[in-house]
Amino acid sequence: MRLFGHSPTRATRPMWAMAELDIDYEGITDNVFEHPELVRFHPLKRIPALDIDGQGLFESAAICTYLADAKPEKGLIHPSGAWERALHDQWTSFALTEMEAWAWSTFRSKNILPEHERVPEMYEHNRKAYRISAQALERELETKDHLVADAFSVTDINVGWTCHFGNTLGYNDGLDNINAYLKRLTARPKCMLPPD
Ligand SMILES: N[C@@H](CCC(=O)N[C@@H](CS)C(=O)NCC(=O)O)C(=O)O
Repeated sequence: MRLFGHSPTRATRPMWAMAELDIDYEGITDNVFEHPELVRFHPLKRIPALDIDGQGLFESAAICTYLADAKPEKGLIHPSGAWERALHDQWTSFALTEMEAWAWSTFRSKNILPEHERVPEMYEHNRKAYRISAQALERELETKDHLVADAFSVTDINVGWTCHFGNTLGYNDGLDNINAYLKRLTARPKCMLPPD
């Protein structure tokens, strides 16, 4: 397998998953956006993208779920149809759509778009929308160290990256359970999130 992407981006998710799952791969990191093959594996030329024997898979959380499924003996995911798998899908979708999307909107405007396309009027709205959802995760983590079946799983890789990203924007201030969750994740020897 070849993984297009590098840290600190969403490529961190599959890099971390592969480390936890002991999967060997070739990392394409240098000048990755100029790599002529990237568009074969990601239709928007974004990262991460995974080349699996010539077949492309994109979307970081989908890649992580696929990788965990490929190594069931590592116990990082429950099988399709199990309640725990439904919870994995739930928390992954929640993090991506109800938290990360708002944070990404601000990050992209500030750091990627040309100045004339930036939308600073959205920044406060995005922060508030992220935090409304983050409060729900905060409540869930009141009684849990990890999100599914009280054990570390690929769900925590997907959701953990979202929380880390929120942190880089200062969105998690006062969310003690989320901050403690991030500390637990970054204490893992194979975690690829940068320590706070
Ligand atoms: N939802 C996608 C997002 C992919 C994405 O936007 N990746 C960023 C890096 S974190 C990127 O490639 N940005 C380049 C750009 O926006 O042109 C995923 O989770 O994989």
